[in-house]
Formats: sequence, C-alpha cells, structure tokens
Amino acid sequence: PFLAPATRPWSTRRAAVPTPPGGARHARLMAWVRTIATLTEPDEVVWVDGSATQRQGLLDQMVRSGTLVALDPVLRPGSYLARSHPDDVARVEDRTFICSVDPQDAGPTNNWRDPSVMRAELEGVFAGSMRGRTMYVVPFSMGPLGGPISQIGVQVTDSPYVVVSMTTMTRAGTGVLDLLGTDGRFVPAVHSVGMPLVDADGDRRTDVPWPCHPTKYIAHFPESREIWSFGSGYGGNALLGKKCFALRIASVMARDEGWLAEHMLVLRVTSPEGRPFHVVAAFPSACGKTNLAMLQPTVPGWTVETIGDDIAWLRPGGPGTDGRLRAINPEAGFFGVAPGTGPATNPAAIATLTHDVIFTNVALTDDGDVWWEGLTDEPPAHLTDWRGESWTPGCGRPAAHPNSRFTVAAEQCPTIADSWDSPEGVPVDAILFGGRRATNVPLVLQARDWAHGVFLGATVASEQTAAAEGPVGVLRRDPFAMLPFCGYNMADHWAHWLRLGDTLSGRGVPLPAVFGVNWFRKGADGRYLWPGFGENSRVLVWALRQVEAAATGGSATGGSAALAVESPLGLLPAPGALDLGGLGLTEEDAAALFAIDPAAWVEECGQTEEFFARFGERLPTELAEQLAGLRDRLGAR
Ligand code: GTP
Ligand code: SPV
Ligand code: MN
Repeated sequence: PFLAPATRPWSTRRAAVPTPPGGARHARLMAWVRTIATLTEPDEVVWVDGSATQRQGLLDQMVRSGTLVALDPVLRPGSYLARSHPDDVARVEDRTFICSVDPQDAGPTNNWRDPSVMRAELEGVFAGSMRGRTMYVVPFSMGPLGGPISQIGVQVTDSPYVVVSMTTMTRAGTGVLDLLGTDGRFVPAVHSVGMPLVDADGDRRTDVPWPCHPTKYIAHFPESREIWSFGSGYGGNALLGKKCFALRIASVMARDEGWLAEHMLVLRVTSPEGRPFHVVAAFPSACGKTNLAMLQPTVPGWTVETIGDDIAWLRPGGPGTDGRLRAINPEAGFFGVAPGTGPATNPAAIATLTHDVIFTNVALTDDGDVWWEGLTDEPPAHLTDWRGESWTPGCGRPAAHPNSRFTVAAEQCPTIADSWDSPEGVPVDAILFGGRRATNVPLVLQARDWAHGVFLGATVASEQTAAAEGPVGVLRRDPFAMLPFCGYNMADHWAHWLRLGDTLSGRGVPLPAVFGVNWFRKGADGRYLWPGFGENSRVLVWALRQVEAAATGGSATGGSAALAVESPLGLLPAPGALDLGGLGLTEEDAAALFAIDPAAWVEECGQTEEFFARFGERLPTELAEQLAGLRDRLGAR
C-alpha cells in the first residue's frame, strides 16, 4: 500500500482512526489522534503495539521501499543500514523553537516564537502533509512503565524509520495505553517528514528512500507541553521522546515540579572494597557520554556498569528513602555516535552492536557489513560510503558521516547494570561537567561547594561537534551541556539548581559532589595530552575517593586534604593522588594537563561576564558572586 497509486484524490479521503488494541478508552487521546489525522490527511492510521511482529513488518517494508539495506544476516543479524538525505544528518538548532507566551521564559539562548503565530504557521505546514502515507500512533513511556519518575508521551509520525527507532529508544506499545487508562496525562508529539505522496490535485508521486523537507520546524510549546516536528527524519529532530520531550519539555515540567531533566549519562562504579557509587555526567553532544557510560576501567579492582548514556531525570527520593537525589535513564536504547567507536576505545559498544542494530549514515562493506572511521585502524579496500557512492581509501572523503549513529536496545549492552531500569532510580554520589577544550581547562577539578558546582555547570564551554548543523570546532558556551536542550530560560535553570541544593541541604540530605573534567586538552603540537577512554577511570577513582573521604568526615571542602589541593579554579588532585603511572606521559605533558594560566583565566572570566550579562536580572546573584570569587582567587581584582 505504501507505493500503490491512489484510487481517489486525497481531498475525498478522510482516514478512519481505528480502535486501538484494548479499546478506545481514552477519549482525549482518541480526539487528538482524529484531529491530527484530519489535519494531515494520511491514507491510513495504525496503532503501534510494540510487538516484534509489527516491528519486523515495518523493517521488511522499509527494505522493499529502499529506506533500509538489510545487513548480512550472519555478520550482523537483525541489523539494517539507513542512508539519510545528505541534508538531514543532524539536529537543526536554528530551526528549533521554544514557543512560550513570554519570550523571557524562553530566554536569550533559545529561538523564541509567539505560540499563536507558530500554531498558525504549523497548521499550514502540516495541512495534508501525510497524504498518501500511513500515520502511526506510538504510545511511549520515558522511564519504566508506571515508575514514580516516569512520564508518558504519544507520538504520531508518518515515518516507519521513526517508529522502529522509537520502539528501541523508548518503552513503546499497548502497555502504555493500559497505563494511560481513561484519562491519564500524556505529552502529545506530532511528527511528519513533510513530503506528502499525493499533491493537491490528487496526483501521486513516487516515494524516495529518505523523505524530508528543506524547511524544518522543531517546535515546543512548554506551557501546553506539546511538540510539533516537521521536515526531518533524523534522530534528535524526529524521535520526539528524546531531546524534545525528555529534555526540552521535561525540563519545564521539572522546573515546575522540583526535579531535573538533564543531558547526562548515568553510571555505577564499584570500588575494590565493594562500595557502589553512582555518577552522572553532563558533556555536550559528541563529547564522550556514551564512551564514559560504557567505560572499561584500567584501574585494577574497580568495575563500571552502564545505566544511561545521554539523558538523566533526577528527583529527590520520596518517603521511605534517605531523600537523596536519585537518577533514572528515561530511555530504553542508545542512539550513539559511530565514528571513533572501536574495540580499543569502546569495546562494550562494539559488543552491544553485534546484532539487532539500525545504523544510520555509516559505510557499507562489500560483504554486507558496516564500517566507520575508527572501527578498525585500516579501512577495507572498498566500501559504499554513507551517500551510497563507491569509496576507496585515500579518496579524500570520510566513508561514514561524522554524525553517523547506531540505534540499539540498552539491554544488549554487556556492561548494563542490573539496576539500570529500577523505577526509583539510583542515588547520585557525584556530578561531572565537561566539554571539549583544547586549552585552559584542567583534566579534573572539584567544586568547592554546591553553588560553585552550579557555576562550573553554568560556565561549560565546548568546541562544536558534528551532532548539530553548524561550524565544527568553534568554541561556544554550552551551560550544563543543555544549550540546545533547555526548554526555558537558562538563567532560571541555574536558579532551579541552586534552589534544589538549598532544599536538600535544608532537609539535612547530603548533596552530590560536583567535578569539572576535560578529556580533550591538547599540547602545542595538537596532540591530545590525555589518553582518555578507559583511562578516564583514573579520574573517576580520584573523584570517588574524594566522595568517600567526605562521607567519612574529611575536610570541609568535601574531601580529604591529602587527596586534593586548593587552586583558583577549585580543588585539584594533590601531587600523586591521581595515578598517572604507566601512561608514558612526559613530565611536561603531565604538568600541562593540570596547568592553570592565570592570564588566560582572567580573559575567560571576561567572557563569562559577557555571557552572564545576556541574562540580565534573571542571573542568580550567587553566580555573579561565584565569578567575583574566581577573579579574587586569580588575583584579578
Ligand atoms: P551524543 O550522543 O551526541 O550526546 O554524544 P556523546 O556525548 O555520547 O559522545 P560519544 O561518547 O559518542 O563520543 C563522541 C566522540 O568523542 C567519539 O568519536 C568518541 O570516540 C570521542 N571520545 C569519547 N571519549 C573520548 C575521550 O576520552 N578522549 C578522546 N580523545 N575522545 C573521546
Ligand atoms: C545529541 O546530539 O546530543 C544526541 C543525538 O544525543 S540527537 O538524538 O540527535 O540529539
Ligand atoms: Mn546527546
């Protein structure tokens, strides 16, 4: 039916909304689905039940239509390659909108649009946008079904690629409808690739492997908690449970309800003594979250288990708990960066990707498997590149797109923790903030207290990556790694963090320790100074020894005096406290990893002041005080 010619012009057709499995219990949900179907005019409406049969049917259909290439069933069982349109390969930040009533509520770092103006524009754009296609309805849960931190959404989409991706990345299907009952709350999310197959005259056009539209809209209505996405099939633009819901909309819910929705990985680290710690870490897109989440520690006796690789929802524990901040991974799969992922850098990811994976924009080998830069040291002699063109080594083009990705179920990961889907979440011991910084920022430092930790988060800057459209390598401010993902005024987000700290302290509940990290510092010759990847465990071990020391009555700064020394930026590892042995680092390199150049930092303070000034009166006074304190410690006042 996907490519069959129309028997009647679109205008005489009105898609009937079938009864969902289990019955049409939720009147508001049914009415909304009917409204969207009336607006977008699909041929057919299909409920996604979450079954393996339905998923396989969609995969087979996409192989027939050319959207997917089935990989070799022996080399890569159950796996497929999608090649996107060459202009639909990353998030489109300049087409991402926060449509709050008051522009101040979106803040200076978001693209604000008036909600009524945007609604009118979207109505025009979505009118008839699904003609000739099937509209799928995907009920999904972010977080374990029915969990105290979980939330429900329903996405409609005309993309089968989005449907199968959503069924991997979220808990999707009929169980969610059961949970919604007759009047449960859900976030409505509308998605269309924006390429109807029947035009206004009723003429049908043939489909293309990756339909999309040159003009994209990724629109969020924080007050009514709705998402409307048009024109793209790519991950963060189209899998609306992910960045649109679990960060932009959820951050607004969290502000209003006293919790946090953050761009963070979650991991469980166990010391040789058997003590478990839980760490969350916020790094900007393509700056190492998936890799740290799957880290294979090189420090003997320590183990690391994966809980989440991209998004964390954090909430103070309820009655019956110790009240500490607890984290869940609201997702059910990984949408990870392929390039750079290899047996030496991320063996756990390589083991995760042996079967049942959807790859997007990687290269295809002649024997029907996949390849990308960094998978092996030497590329195969011949490949089909991400655009579908013949590729040989030395041809001057990358074989895989720099933002090519894999979509895979979390439970396939060999390092996944037993507690990864615990509905109550795990207690958070440490929070890391980091970015991609060639200069200035030391390998690791610890915040002096919670407010200083919020300052570290608010002042993250990072060199831009291929995860979003735009120039790669340019240094930009990316507070809390949330610049493209905070659904409200970023300064209010900082105030919310400060307030949450006050609330927990007021209850006598211990706060997580906060650290800043940078795996990406370079020497004058352009080499990374730090080996990174598994060796990042050395940094975790130092940080968690600090946490441990604080818990057993260490110094007031939150750790043991023997492990850390004061610096203008925060606490640095004391000489010898972070083991650098056996890495082959020269003394100069080891010193350069932790070097603090006061002049460069005074300049950085000036940039922070300019950045903070953009928020006017919304900037929390605590952060202005933190900046003043840093300048004092640098001797710059
Ligand atoms: P998103 O999914 O976009 O949010 O990215 P992410 O933060 O999960 O980043 P990911 O772990 O996928 O890493 C992105 C790129 O950085 C990959 O090419 C990695 O190989 C590389 N990378 C990750 N960790 C390190 C590290 O410790 N050192 C160095 N040099 N590169 C790293
Ligand atoms: C990111 O860009 O931070 C990602 C990929 O994790 S996307 O889902 O496209 O946002
Ligand atoms: Mn991300």
